[in-house]
Order: sequence, then C-alpha cells, then structure tokens
Amino acid sequence: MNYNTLKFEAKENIGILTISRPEALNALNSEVFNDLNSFLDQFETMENMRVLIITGEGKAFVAGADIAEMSNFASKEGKEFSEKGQDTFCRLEALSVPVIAAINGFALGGGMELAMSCDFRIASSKAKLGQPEVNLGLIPGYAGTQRLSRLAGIGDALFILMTGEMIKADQALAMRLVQKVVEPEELMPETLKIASIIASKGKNAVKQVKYVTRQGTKMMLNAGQKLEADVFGSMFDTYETKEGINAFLQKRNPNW
Ligand code: CO8
Repeated sequence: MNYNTLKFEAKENIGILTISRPEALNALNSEVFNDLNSFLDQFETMENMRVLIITGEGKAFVAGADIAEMSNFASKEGKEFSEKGQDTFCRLEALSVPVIAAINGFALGGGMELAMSCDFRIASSKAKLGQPEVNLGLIPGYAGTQRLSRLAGIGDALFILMTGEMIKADQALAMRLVQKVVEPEELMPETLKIASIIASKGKNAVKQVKYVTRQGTKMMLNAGQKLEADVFGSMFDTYETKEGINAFLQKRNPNW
C-alpha cells in the first residue's frame, strides 16, 4: 500500500492505519479522503484482518478538515466536501471488522468526527478533543452534530458544539466519548492489547455483534430485537458457534 497521506502496517491480523500529514496536524484534505477511500477498497479485500486501529502521526490525531482547502468554497463545494467526508466515514463505520481510534493528540472538528465513526476510542492522557467549528463560523460537516449527541447525550454534545471548547481526555472519558485513557507511551500497546483480545474471539461473532448493534441504533426496539433473534438463530448453523459451545463444555480452548 502506497499513499502520500496514510501509512499502513499489519501486526499479524491487526491493521494499524496512521493518518500522516504531520506538517498540517493531519488535517483532512481531498487527498486524504481519496487515499482513505482507496485504502478502504484494499482493506476490505484483506480477509485475514480482524481489527483496524486508526491513529495520527506526530502530536495530532487529526486537527480537523483542512481549513486552507475550505477557504475558497461556495455552498456547492461545501456541501460536496461534507457529503464526501460523510460517505467515507460511513464506509469506515460499516467495515465488517471492529475499528478502534487510538487518539494520540488533537482530535478536533473532522478529527473528532473521524474518531466518532470508529467503534470505540482509546485516548492518550495528552489528547484533546473538540468541535471548534463555531470558532470558524461553521458547524461540523462530517456528521459531528449527529454522532456526538448519540454518543454523549444531547447536553454534553451541545456544550461541546456551542462552546467550541477543547476538552481533555479525562473529561471525554467522563462524557463517555472515549472508553479508556492511558499514558501516552501506553496508547499503542494498550490499544493493540485490546485489539488482540477481540481478534481472539469468534470472527463471525464479533462481526455480527457489530452489525446487529449498529443496525439497532437505526431501528425501533422491536425491530432491533427481531434482527438480533434472526442473527442469533442463524449462528447455530455455523462451525464457529458449534465449536465455541463444544469447547466450553469440553473445558478446552476453541479451535477456530
Ligand atoms: N487545517 C489546515 N491546517 C491546519 C489545521 C487544519 N484544521 N490545523 C492545524 N493546521 C496547520 C497550521 O496552520 C500550521 O501550519 P503552518 O505551520 O504552515 O503555519 C500547522 O498545522 C501546525 O499548527 P499550529 O502551529 O497551529 O499548532 P499549535 O500546536 O500551535 O496549535 C491547534 C494546534 C490548537 C490544533 C491549532 O492548529 C488549531 O486550532 N487548528 C485548527 C483546529 C480546527 O479548527 N479544526 C476544525 C476545522 S473545521 C472542521 O473540521 C469541519 C469539519 C467538517 C467539514 C465539512 C466540509 C465542508
């Protein structure tokens, strides 16, 4: 894989994607989105991959959409840029494997929106998160207004969106925007440890947990329960489930 703005490394069955434009604090411009889409095309074909970790190079995770690129936009370009980013983040969110954001530093604007499209987030104690678009006379354009209130609740979401304040990792943890905060040097080891735990579980089980949970957020409870029962039932026809249950009963590790 060869991209100007991304680096990819595979550690066995765990992929690590690093957004790499450190001179602009990894700000998301058209090139990054083109690279991200090409990367997703490739990653989707890599069947051995069990988890994807996303992080940023240098002192930022991602400091937002590229403000310089937006400076000459009229409404048409603004809307197109917003929709392109939303589509890319939806693709990421819909990847069949879990995606973990390892937030190493600034996750602002489009960077926080990228982190929120991941399945969950581990943050360095030095990370700072925020939606500073109001400082630019803007609103978020990559679904920040939508995902933030779903993750943190409407009060904390509007506090972050209206003040544009950067919040520290511990505050983000209290708002349940990140699931764990660790010392900076522990960020990648801890994230890899969590990824390895997930990678050791039933592959189809993890995939279906993600699918059913994410679909459920778009459904009424009764429809979500029906989907859960359908998928739950279908798993009893798979080798993975039979092996998982047999291994438990025979007091051994599953062989999958
Ligand atoms: N876009 C472009 N360049 C950036 C960005 C950015 N978002 N953030 C930082 N940079 C550049 C700086 O301009 C600087 O470049 P140079 O060295 O050439 O002057 C370089 O990165 C280093 O940045 P700083 O010198 O500012 O570093 P500091 O450590 O002093 O400050 C901050 C770090 C606080 C993160 C500061 O850089 C900052 O405030 N950045 C902007 C953060 C921001 O406002 N982000 C939100 C952008 S808007 C957005 O994301 C909307 C998303 C939806 C868009 C929808 C499409 C229309």
